[in-house]
Amino acid sequence: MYARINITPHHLVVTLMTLLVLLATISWGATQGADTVTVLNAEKLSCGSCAAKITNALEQKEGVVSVEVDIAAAKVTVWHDLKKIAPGQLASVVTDTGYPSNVVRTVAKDVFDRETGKTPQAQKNAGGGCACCNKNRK
Ligand SMILES: [Cu+2]
Repeated sequence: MYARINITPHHLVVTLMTLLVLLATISWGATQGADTVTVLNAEKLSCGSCAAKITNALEQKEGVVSVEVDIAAAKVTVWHDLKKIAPGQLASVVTDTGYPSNVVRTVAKDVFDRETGKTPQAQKNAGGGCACCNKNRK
């Protein structure tokens, strides 16, 4: 006689699949919750440490999903939820951090992503610092 044990393996597979789908959803969802992309300029932004300060300040705000800083261009790109935080508020956060900032443009996230092929990456702190951010450092 064979004992039919088809419940446990089946359930194991289903559980594993569910976990995999969940994990995929979480990683794919890095910019989920953002419906808008706002590009800001930031005066005096000149090194990775400046970039880290700006990123940290923005990411503390509700509605900010992801931040990318282009040091060479002195531009800050913010993926955010427009219902929770407006472009002007983002510029104020950057200005208050010590880098006078204005909104360059605001577009829907899918438009921006299609246009640029960009996906946000975590800003890495390059370490060190320039005269500007060392002076501003508290
Ligand atoms: Cu700096």
